[in-house]
Amino acid sequence: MSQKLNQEEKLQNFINGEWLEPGNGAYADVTNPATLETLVQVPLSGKEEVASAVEAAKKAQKDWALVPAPQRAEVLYRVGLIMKERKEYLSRWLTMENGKVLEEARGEVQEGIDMAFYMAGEGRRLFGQTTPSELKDKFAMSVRAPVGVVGIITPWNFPIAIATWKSFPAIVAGNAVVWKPASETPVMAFELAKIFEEAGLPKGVINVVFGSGSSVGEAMLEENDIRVISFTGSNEVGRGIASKCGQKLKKVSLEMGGKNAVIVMDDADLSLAVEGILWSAFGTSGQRCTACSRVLVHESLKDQLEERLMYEMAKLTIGNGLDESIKVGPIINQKGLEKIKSYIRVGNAEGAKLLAGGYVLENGEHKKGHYFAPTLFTDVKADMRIAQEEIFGPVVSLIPVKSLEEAVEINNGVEFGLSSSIFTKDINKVFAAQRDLDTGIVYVNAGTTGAEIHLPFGGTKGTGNGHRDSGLAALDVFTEWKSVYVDFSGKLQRAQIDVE
Ligand code: UN1
Repeated sequence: MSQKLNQEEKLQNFINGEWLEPGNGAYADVTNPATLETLVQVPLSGKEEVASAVEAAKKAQKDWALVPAPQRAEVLYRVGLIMKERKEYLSRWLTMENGKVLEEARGEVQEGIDMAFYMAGEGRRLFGQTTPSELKDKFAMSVRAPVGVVGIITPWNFPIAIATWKSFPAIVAGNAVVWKPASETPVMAFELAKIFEEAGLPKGVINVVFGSGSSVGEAMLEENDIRVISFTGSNEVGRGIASKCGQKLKKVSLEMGGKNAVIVMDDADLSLAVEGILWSAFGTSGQRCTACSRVLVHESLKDQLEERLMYEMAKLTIGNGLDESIKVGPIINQKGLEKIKSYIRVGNAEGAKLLAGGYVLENGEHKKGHYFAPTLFTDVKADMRIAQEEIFGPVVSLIPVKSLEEAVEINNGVEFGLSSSIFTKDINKVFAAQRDLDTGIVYVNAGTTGAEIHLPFGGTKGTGNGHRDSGLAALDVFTEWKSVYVDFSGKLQRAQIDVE
């Protein structure tokens, strides 16, 4: 399959059903992190494009909200079918623009397909509640109403899946969307917009504006007609968004970092734990919010686990993810690489012991891209910076523990609370751990990644602000509860007063 197949050199914004160049004519290169080749050009739009997108969305939303939800859902169903048909094409482009290996790219596109069919089903539910009234001949119910125009801001690490987690529930609930995708990975957004168009979504219901956070993102926060912002990305940017939205009383849903731990108890199936750690720590080169970056191992298994991990890590193939034999792809860009390098220096300076990796791969084929060797630190103390801060790369810190209680305490002793996992055969430990681990997602006998789209996705503490993506919980972000009272008594009944 050719790299440029059906692909324009210059991507365009999608506003009010039209493909438009940015008004200022400015573009930036999009680079394949595996080869550093330029793939396409992405528009650098600004305030004007955001304003036109909001205007189009506002207008389109009025009619869209009146389309019966089961019909709105049919569009999503068609989106799912087209995505399915195009799965391989989308996956290859995803690998090229993001770097994740093809197998994982296929998995990510599958998440989007699953979300389409799942949310299409919601078109025939969108359940509200009926509730008895305190008065005679009066009916009470609460229904989900769309919020209107919603703004979504999506990251480069899951450029298509996270876009579907946010846009599909928004659309099925009767909203219109203004979407700013990450500039590193615009092809997935461009392709998804084309799919919406082909599936027959009325113009203006989804609008894609490419550009930077400081121009397009900031402009979205300023728009009073955008009633909800749903953001996935870094903690720093998320906090900035939260305070701006707070000032404007704009609803905001944030999904940010993680410092996810795998706990290995003394009765664990060690081979399974090794597999789980490798997959969740080095898959996507550790560039997942759910990536495992700490291993809390019972001291009795520490030496064995270190040995097994080092042995398996040496076998990991690193390179261009389009090659099916490759297990670990590149890091997204130079900035990401620099951040990882800086944490290696921090870990060494803090006195952690570097057992494997810790360097940039710069020889042969590797010098063509941004590659970092899978890295293992051991004898890490829970309060070291490498065990506290999100690195967003293939770096794992091993911390020995004496008991489940200690593991839970260390797991919970970080700023974030996204995902955690425990390997044990003891049913009592399973139930205690799922109760006590302070994270939004808990896995038993599996690594920390691999959330399924029909369950809520998100975390506690610094990971977010209490909202969830995915699952039915996503509908809470994109709808307002409306309480409706219908009095059929024929007289004015006064609540709280006319109660006998
Ligand atoms: C993310 O890293 O932001 O659970 C999303 C997982 C994937 C989604 C990750 N299904 O690892």
